[in-house]
Amino acid sequence: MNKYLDIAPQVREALDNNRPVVALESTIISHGMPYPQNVETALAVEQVIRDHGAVPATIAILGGKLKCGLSTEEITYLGKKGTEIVKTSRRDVPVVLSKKMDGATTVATTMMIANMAGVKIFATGGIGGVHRGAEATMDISADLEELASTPVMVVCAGAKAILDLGLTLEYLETKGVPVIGYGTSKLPAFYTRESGFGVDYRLDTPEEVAQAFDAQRKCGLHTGMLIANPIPEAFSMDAARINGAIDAAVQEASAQGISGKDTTPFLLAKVKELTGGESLEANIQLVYHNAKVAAQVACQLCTL
Ligand code: PSU
Ligand code: MN
Repeated sequence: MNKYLDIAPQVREALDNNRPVVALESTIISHGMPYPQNVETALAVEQVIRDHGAVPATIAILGGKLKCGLSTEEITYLGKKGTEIVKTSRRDVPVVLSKKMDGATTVATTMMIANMAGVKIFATGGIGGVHRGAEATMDISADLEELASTPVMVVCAGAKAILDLGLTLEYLETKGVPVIGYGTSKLPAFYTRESGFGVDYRLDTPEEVAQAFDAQRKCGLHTGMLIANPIPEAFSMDAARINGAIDAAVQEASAQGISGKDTTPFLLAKVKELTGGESLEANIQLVYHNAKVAAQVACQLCTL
């Protein structure tokens, strides 16, 4: 047993009894949304998962432990501390653990810890990817490498156009990561249901998604799988409005010389500032929708 791993009792019990579990990340709490909406959303998203028959396991690093399953108090603590908590991707893990620090886990680190604990499905908002201008900056999220090497399914709403979506898809293809449209043949672009890019396959039911993932695992492939679930129609944003804000945010980041791990949080905050509350509400609603689909798939997976 990994001495750093701490699995919450309710998560351990579900895993031991082949009951469905859905992992959730914590960078979305600390760096992805402002307080108090971050805490309200994180708690509500856990409830959505319970309402659909699965056990939620929010993942973070607390006091140098890899935690799989957090209490309400722990989620509130992460939300209140916000960006004071270290955004922890794979390369940050060793020092965060050795110094017994707290860490908010990105998609990459959440997948890694979920896999250590035996959790197969993870729901979030958007993944990191190949940034615009990566030809010069080489800014490619560690999320993509994790999808290439860790057998966990990630249910997301696609990726924000802060990224180069075409290059992100090429990278995932090179790494052998299936990109599945849930009820769509288009790649969703987070705030909007379509991006202009297609996905590899369209699957329409939780059962079909569970079967594809089960086949991937049982034939010995160790890659992850990306399920791109479009934002519900009622909350999708006007493409011109959101893309205008995103373009302005990307320009501002470049003008201010923002780089490295600060890039994504800077862009997320700037887009939010430029679009006001509308983008935050869209963000919250798409996370609920992804949690629901992930819980439904997790239930199906337990029957295979
Ligand atoms: N994209 C979003 N919302 C987010 C993130 C990305 O739309 O909250 C967060 C996730 O935790 C993701 C991380 O794993 O940012 C990617 O950061 P980077 O690009 O530095 O790898
Ligand atoms: Mn980066």
